[in-house]
Amino acid sequence: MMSVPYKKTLGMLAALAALPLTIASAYGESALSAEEVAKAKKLYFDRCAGCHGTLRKGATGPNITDENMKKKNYTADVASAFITNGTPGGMPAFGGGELSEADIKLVANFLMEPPPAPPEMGLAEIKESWKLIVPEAQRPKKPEHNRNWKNYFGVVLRDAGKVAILDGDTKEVVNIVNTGFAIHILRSSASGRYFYSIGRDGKASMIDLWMDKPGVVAEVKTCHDARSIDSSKYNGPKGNFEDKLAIVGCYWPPHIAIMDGQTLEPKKLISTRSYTYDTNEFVNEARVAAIIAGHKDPVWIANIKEAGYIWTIDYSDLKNMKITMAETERFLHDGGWDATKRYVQMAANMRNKMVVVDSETGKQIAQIETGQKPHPGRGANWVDPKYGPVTATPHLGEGKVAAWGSDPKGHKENAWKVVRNVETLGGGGLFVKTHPKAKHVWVDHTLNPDDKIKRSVCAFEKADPAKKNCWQVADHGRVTHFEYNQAGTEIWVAVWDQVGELVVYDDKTLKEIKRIKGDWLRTPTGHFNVYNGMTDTY
Ligand code: DHE
Repeated sequence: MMSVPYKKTLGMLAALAALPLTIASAYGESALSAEEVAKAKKLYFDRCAGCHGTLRKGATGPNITDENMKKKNYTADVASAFITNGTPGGMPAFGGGELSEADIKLVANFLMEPPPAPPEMGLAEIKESWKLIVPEAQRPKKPEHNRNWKNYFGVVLRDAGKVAILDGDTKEVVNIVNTGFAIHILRSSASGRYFYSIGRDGKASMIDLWMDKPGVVAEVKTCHDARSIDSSKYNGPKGNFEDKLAIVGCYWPPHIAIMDGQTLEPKKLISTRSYTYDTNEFVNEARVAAIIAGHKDPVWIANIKEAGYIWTIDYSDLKNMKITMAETERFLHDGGWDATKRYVQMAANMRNKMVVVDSETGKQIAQIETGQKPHPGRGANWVDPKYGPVTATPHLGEGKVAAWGSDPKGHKENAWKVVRNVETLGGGGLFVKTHPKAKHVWVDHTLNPDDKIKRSVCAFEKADPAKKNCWQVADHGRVTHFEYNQAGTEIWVAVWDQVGELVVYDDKTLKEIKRIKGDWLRTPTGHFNVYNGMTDTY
């Protein structure tokens, strides 16, 4: 895919600003045929809705409702230019082969018209989609193989709608299974036995790793558009909930779906349509972004993106659920635990902040301004030689990893303050990763418009962050996402391309150990280690 360097993009934006704008067409009756609308709707859903919202009111991307476009005097030509070239703020360039010129024009014209109302989805419809493929009684009672399954990696093959299960010890492919459309992420169950996956189409699948050939044992379509999934991980005085429940966070309809953790039988929906935390304006599209399972309490923490609330959902009594709704900041996206798994740290990326909630109380305890559009993934935790335990995030809008103190008991003076910034090669950073046993912290530049930079990673030493190496991993695609093996000695990174690669490095020496290739490796993006997932080690 061709991309546009930052300077060129900035130049393009300046040229756009200088254009004498007239409103071209299509604010009145639809200028598009029914077929064109259907195609544009699909293109918009696949490529744009994630950042701009199904109703286009904006989140990670700006508000692009027809009304707002009209207010800004943006014509279809202006919209086409943005779609073609991307923006320095992190919007990817869809020109140069990613989308055809005709498709770009079509989407641009579609944006000049009011958004069509997307369909609702209730429990009855969700239940109809539920398939119990292998009931519990017919599943293996112990692993059917001698592999070290806690060191398996689940690799998302995004455009293929499949998950590849690889043996982290031997790097062999154990099996490739069908999941949901444009599958987004995988999460491990508390025991590690199951991978739960979620597709962009809201389809949740459950993969049993004890089977000789791991396969899907249950699936259910929980909504039309989703990004997050997790399971219940608590085992303690309040009960043993390990592998008992699963949860999906939906973008559309905006709701939380709770399922049985062994069968994915849908049990309950909770609407997240609500009011913004600050101005109390109604938000129809209050989407569920990251969800993370508590280890110390029977809770899930869920980001209600557009409303700016972080919910701490107590799942110990589904009939009488308690939800603590912490006012935090808009627009919430991703994040993870501190090293002790008490404090959850989530990005309000359009406000350039990380917000911190204490899971013991469900209350927000801090906001940290880290830089332009933090995007941590789950983030990275390590012990800084000077500042003690820290957590870190890269940024979409600038080339740096910011690390803040995350140990309010032992290092109160540094708690929730940025104590270190480590420069990277540029913006477009999506993920940072480390492991308690690792020497380095790794960061990508996936959405950088420059071909070399988007294919490069940096690794710096925990003990001396000034010792940093950056290099190009591949000469094609985009390089994204990291995951360690169980021992924390090897790290895997994906080359996201039509035929992609997985590159495995030795964390200590930074030497390449293996390049996993093959026609089956179609568009690899996220990759998840069982042990690190079940224990939330990062
Ligand atoms: Fe993701 C995590 C949403 C684009 C790969 N992504 C998440 C999470 C959310 C999210 C809410 C947190 C889930 C959780 O922890 O429960 N992602 C979105 C979007 O809305 C967005 C911006 C646009 C879209 O339309 O989807 C988007 N994401 C991407 C990509 O372009 C990536 C690189 C490839 C892809 O699949 O499309 C991508 N997202 C990932 C990965 C994670 C993720 C690998 C998990 C990171 C982890 O280590 O936990």
